[in-house]
Amino acid sequence: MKLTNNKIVQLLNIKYPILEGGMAWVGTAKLAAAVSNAGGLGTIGSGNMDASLLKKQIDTIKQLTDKPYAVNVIMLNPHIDEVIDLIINEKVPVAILGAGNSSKYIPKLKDNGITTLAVVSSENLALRLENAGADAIIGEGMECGGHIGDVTTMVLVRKLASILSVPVIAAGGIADGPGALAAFVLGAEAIQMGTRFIATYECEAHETYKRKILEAGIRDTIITGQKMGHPARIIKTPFGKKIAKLESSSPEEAEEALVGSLMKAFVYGDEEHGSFMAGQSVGLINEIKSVKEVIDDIMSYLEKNQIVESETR
Ligand code: TUI
Repeated sequence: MKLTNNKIVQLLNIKYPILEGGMAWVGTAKLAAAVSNAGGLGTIGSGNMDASLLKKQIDTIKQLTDKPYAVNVIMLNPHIDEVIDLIINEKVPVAILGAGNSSKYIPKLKDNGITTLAVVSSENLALRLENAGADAIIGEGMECGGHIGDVTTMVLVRKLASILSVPVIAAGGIADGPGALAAFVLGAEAIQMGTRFIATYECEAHETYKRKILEAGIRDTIITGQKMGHPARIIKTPFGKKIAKLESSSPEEAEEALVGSLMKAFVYGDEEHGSFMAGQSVGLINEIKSVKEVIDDIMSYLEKNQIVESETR
């Protein structure tokens, strides 16, 4: 396998098959530019941004890198139509659509020359979005942070690789070389990481967010929002436990407490009211690194294990 010249590297025009997962608040232009400059695909997480807020992020990334980058769009965003139009007008190289059925938006983006990837947590939706024209499918296992489905990365990625014609990108539980190697063996042509990129110098999250990732073990995350129909994995904190309890007694109160909670974690490191979204890979992450170190360490591991031919690096 030549990972530095596979279908995803060619499709996205990047050096290494490593993508930054879309992260609302956390996925700023600065972090995304660092990932793109290190040879991966950096991703601005547009979350609930409107077009004017996203425009500022796009202007910033254009100043920080001349490499390809992506904008992640969630189907839950109330401003989604203006965000899609902005992506087209700004000629963003790659759009990544997630958190719902994105089939409506794929043809429009593709017709306007935007490479379009779709995130799924199930095989049925993957087939529908491949049919709708997605250039590649990102399979997010339930190990991921944030909004998740209920199938593991091990099973989801293997299944997607065996049924899809477009390339598959693996996400969920990957934070280092061995995890990446496993994903490629399952049939993925690239990996996507979110949590690993939060624990970097370039990430602009509050220090408490990063510290919590370093401290957490593999069982220190919890799924909130399950009863309300939008399960999200976060680090186990007093807040997380409170939401889990409230969900059974008063789902409305739980819903209310969740509003703005990601911002409170990212900006203030507020452990009482903040949702520290992160994947199970927190238990594999023990140090802050630079984005370049994260990517180079994974690529050297893959090279040592002969999944990348050394003369191509
Ligand atoms: O979207 C994500 N991760 C996210 S979005 C987010 S913001 C948020 N905050 C609180 C609650 C909910 C969301 C935080 N993290 N990943 C992509 C992803 N997409 N994961 C799962 C899915 C997904 C789920 C269901 C994709 C499609 C889908 O289809 C439903 C349908 O209509 O068929």
